[in-house]
Order: sequence, then structure tokens, then C-alpha cells
Amino acid sequence: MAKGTVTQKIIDRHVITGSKEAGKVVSIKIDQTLTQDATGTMAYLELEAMGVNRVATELSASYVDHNMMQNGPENRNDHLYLQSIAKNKGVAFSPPGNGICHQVHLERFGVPGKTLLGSDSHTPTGGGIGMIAIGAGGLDVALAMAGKPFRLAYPRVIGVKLTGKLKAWCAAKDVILKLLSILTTKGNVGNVVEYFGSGVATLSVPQRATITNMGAELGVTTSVFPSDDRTKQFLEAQDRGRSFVRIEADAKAEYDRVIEIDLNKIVPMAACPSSPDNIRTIEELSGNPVGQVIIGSCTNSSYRDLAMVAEALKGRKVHSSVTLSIAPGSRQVLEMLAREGKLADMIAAGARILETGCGPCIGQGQSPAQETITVRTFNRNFAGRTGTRGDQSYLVSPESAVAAALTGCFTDPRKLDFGMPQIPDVEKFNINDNMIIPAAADVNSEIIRKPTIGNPPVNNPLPEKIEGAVLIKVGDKITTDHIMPAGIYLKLRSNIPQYSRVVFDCFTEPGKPSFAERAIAVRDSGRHGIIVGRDSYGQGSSREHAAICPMYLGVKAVVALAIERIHKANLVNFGILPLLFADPADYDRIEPEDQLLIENARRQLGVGKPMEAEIVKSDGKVIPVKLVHTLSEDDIRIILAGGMLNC
Ligand code: MIC
Ligand code: SF4
Repeated sequence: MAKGTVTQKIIDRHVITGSKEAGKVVSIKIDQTLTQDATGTMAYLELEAMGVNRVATELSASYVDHNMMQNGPENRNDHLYLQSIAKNKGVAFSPPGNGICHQVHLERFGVPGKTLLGSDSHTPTGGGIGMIAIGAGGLDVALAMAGKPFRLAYPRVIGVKLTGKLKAWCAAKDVILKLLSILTTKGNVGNVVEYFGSGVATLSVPQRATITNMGAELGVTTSVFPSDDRTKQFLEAQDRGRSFVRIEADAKAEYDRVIEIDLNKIVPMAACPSSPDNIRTIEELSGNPVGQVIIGSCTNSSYRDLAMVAEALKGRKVHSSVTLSIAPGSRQVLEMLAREGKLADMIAAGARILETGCGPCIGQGQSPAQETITVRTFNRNFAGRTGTRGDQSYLVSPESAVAAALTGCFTDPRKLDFGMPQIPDVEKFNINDNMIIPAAADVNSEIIRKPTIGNPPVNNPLPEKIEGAVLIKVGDKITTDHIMPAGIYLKLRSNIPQYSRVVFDCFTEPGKPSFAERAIAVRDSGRHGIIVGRDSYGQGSSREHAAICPMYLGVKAVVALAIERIHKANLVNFGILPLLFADPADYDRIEPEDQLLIENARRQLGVGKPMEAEIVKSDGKVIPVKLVHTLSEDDIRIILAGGMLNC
């Protein structure tokens, strides 16, 4: 078992209940929370439903960065609600235009050694300054704001030993792509990735934050770097030197597993369609024509990244067969680029400058043409996430992205005919917090709630007999983007009845009833919906809508071979049973439209207890199956009640 790690030092100081043994459930105190608008509206509605007057954390911040297209009134209605509820409950508010939650939080609020829970899966970005920063569903974040501890499996710690130093044009993004090629996106639940070794000091905070950010794609609980001199320098440059605390692993720290990465050997890489772990080198891809390049997202839109891009573009021209779009991660980044003339260099080279925010990363505009390659500095390339069906989305570093933008094809940036621009650590960032509304609870202030904002739906207690109908059977690595698409539907996040219509939209065949239509027919017949998944079901985002909307449609259980951490927690929170086939071969025995019957479901549900069920085929044949789960006593209590809002 790991010993003396940064992970344990921080978690142990926050444990409230439970035993500090890998895999055992512990509850920890949460110091800070963050929400973003696409998950935040529901989270604050849930907070209201809990009757909380004022948040109980050291700091809670609410960001608007996802839903900013304002196509119709929904987005702005959400913003007004979020701003007013922030004022009412004592939450700091970062309005649209101020930047992506993770980037702004790192710059202005994050504190080494603290715990941060965010209703966004890329919250681990905070691990770049030595926080234990965890992504969760909105309801868990609402509970943390209410002062309740957060429950998690005490983690195993994977130590990633970094040695050497990155060579020119080889980037922090390539380090995390390398790790994704080793660990892949599945099978890592319950682990924290912790970086150590002599290579750590060679990486700046923005580089570390790129690595911890995209660590989310590994499916781990979080990723963390020590808080050291580079962290101190970063915080001082943000005029927040007083927040610095040194946190380093013991010299003799032990890890549950060690992976060594020699930074000298890192080369430019890409995650190929349509999974962040489908890794190839840029050299292997070189020469393939590229139609679009986008630089931005919470992974790669820091001042360091965009200043490097600006200098590479300076005096050059974007290739005529490519469009290059750039979305700075925060207003701080944008303002600095503008003041230093770097923005002008980007514009002069032909870049299209986008608003600071998530934008194309979550399918808000800039969808690529069909059968063309899009190259992005983002962290996810799940099929269709760009807004184009059959998209070919490649994830790369800003270094490789700018090389593609200048040449019109995949080009190993080391082959460019100029040297990599060197961007030294910033000595003083441009500090301008004038858009942030600081936290000050005014419990009598008006909460603005326009008609597009509905109530969080409530569920019924778990029935004694689950008369399940298999609504869908899907394969491995189904992401929450498959379950609940974002893009043009993102604006429906505050309206569950409407958003529910597009559950599993990507699997709807033309002319055939949608998942929602089938689910409603089953629900109306008094039976229950069942989803069958395979390995690593529910990867990716923290969106609790991937549980709320199926729940609203009458789904009572997800049965799979493995279910990812955040999604499993969301299923529990909304009263859906996350079950696993005890015998993986049963996955092959069950088909869509089969019945899955679980008699005495309430009585059968116990910690570590398998459940007996029956598959009933359309010809009446009955196959007994054993279902297992990893539910704790608390989880079971919540599920029996029909979800957390009934507890
Ligand atoms: C994402 O990157 O998929 C998102 C959009 O930021 C999500 C949150 C959401 O769906 O609102 C995430 O990463 O958790
Ligand atoms: Fe926004 Fe993309 Fe980051 Fe999600 S991954 S928070 S959509 S920038």
C-alpha cells in the first residue's frame, strides 16, 4: 500500500469517517467547490431543494463558460439564475467572458493542499498546483456546498516518475497522451495518479495543469503534482503568494504502482478518432491533410500555450486549406495577449479568435466539414462531439496544432524550419478580477428564475419487483456524450422533460422509435427500463443528466461489466441501480427487448450481496443470472429511497 505520498498527505488531513485503506469508502471534508453553467443550474436547484441558506465551504465559485451561444433565451436565463443564486447563497460568480472554470480557478482561487470538488470532470486541473481536485455530479457538489462530506474510495496511488526534460516542440500534452497510451481510458477507477521525480521541477504550473486536466480521461479519481518552488512562483505571479504551501512526497514515499516516463524520450503525439487513448505519433500521421485546427479548451489555453502559438504564427500565414480558430482559456490570457501585441500576431496570420469559453470543445459551433480531419488541442474526441456525425477529431498539443495550421497537414513540429518559441514563466500576470462578483450571501436577494428553468425531477422509491425491459444494449466505452449529447442540445440542461428526448440520440436509427419513445412506452405499461452496457460504461463527463434523464424516462437499472466512478455515483444519486454481470458471458445472453426480472429487489439489495435475476427471452425461455454491485450501505439507502433528493 502507498505511503508518504502527496495524495495521502492531503486526503488524510481531510478524512472525516472511514478507514484509510485502499478501496474502502472514506468521507472527506471539501474546502472548495466549483460549478459551471451546464451542470451548475441543476446543482443550485438541488441546493435550493435541500433548503440550504448559505454555502458552508471555504470557497464556492460558479462559472459561466459552457452555454454561451445564446441561441434563444435558455442560456441567458440560466446565467441570470446562476448569478442571482450565487448572490443569495454566498458563492463567488465568474460571468460569461471571464473564462473557462478550470483555467480561472487555477489562476485566481486554487490553493495547494486544499480539496476541491467540481461539477465538471476536468476539475483535476487543480492538481497542477497540488490540490486534491475531484470531478463529481452536480448533486454531490450541492451536498458539499451544504457542508456535507464527500464519499470516495480511499485511493490506490499510481506514481508516475518523471525524469529528464522535454525537448523542443515536445509538450506536456504529449506526456499525458503517452500515459493514456499506457493506462488507457479504462480499468483505472479508484486510483490517483501522482507525479514525482526529477522531471517534475522542469514543468511549469500550466504544463502540469495540462497533464492533470487530461488525466480525467484515464478514469482515475484525480491526478496531482507536488506543490514546490514552481508552484510558489506561479502563485506569486498571480499575486497570491500567501496561498502557497509546500507539499511534497516523502523521500521514501511508496506507490501502489510506478510508471516511469523519461521526458527526453517524449515525442509529438495525437489521440486519433474517437478515443483519447487511441495514440499515434505525429510522425506516423505526417502528410495527412488537415481541414481545421482549433487551439483552446481547459487543457491547452493558458498564457504559456497561446503565447507560444502567437510567436510561432508571427509573420507567417495560416495555410489556405485550413481554418485556424483560437479560444483563450480566460480573460486574463486574452487581455495579456492583447496588451502584448500577440493577439495582433495571431489575427495577422489569419486566426479566427473565439470567445473565451468551452466553445467548440463541447460542440458549441465550429463543427468540421464531413470527411475532413479536425485537429484540436482539447481533451476529448468522442465520436460526434464536434457536432459532425462520423467526425475525424485528433487531439494534439498546441505545438503540433500550430504546425498543422501552418502547413495544412499533420507535420511533426520538430521538422518546422524555425525553432520553438521559448516562453519563460510569467513574472507578473495581468490581474484583473473586475468581472468576478465576490461571495457575500444576501439571503433576501431575489432569485431570478425564468420559465425555461424547470425543477429537478424526483423519483419513486425502488420497487420490490423490477419488471425490466431491456431498452438498449451497447458495447464498450460508452461515454456520457453517447448517453446525453451536448452540442446543440446543451441549452436544454435546465429542462429535463425536453432534454430527455435525446437520450442515446446517436443510436437512433432513421424511421425507428427513439430510446425516449421506447422508454416512455415501457414506463406507461407499468414496467421499468433497463440499460445494458459492457466495459467502462459512463466514461467521460460528470454530467448527471446521463442519470437524471434516463431516470425521468423510467430506467431503474444499468447492468454492465464495469461502470465508471462519476457516472456510478450519479446513478446512485438518482436512484438507478448500477449492477454488474457476475458472469461476463451473460452480457452475450441478454438482447434488446428481453425482459430482466428482479424479484424482491429491495430485500435482495445488501452490501456485497449478489442479486438473483432472470432474463426472459421473447420466446418465453428463462435464463437465471447473477448480478453483483459495489454499493456501500449509504448507496443502498439512497437507492431504496429513490435517490438522494428523497433522503
Ligand atoms: C465535458 O467536457 O464533457 C463537459 C461538458 O465539461 C462535462 C460537463 C458537462 O457535461 O456539463 C464534464 O467534463 O464533466
Ligand atoms: Fe469546457 Fe471542454 Fe474543458 Fe469540458 S473539456 S470544461 S467542455 S473546455
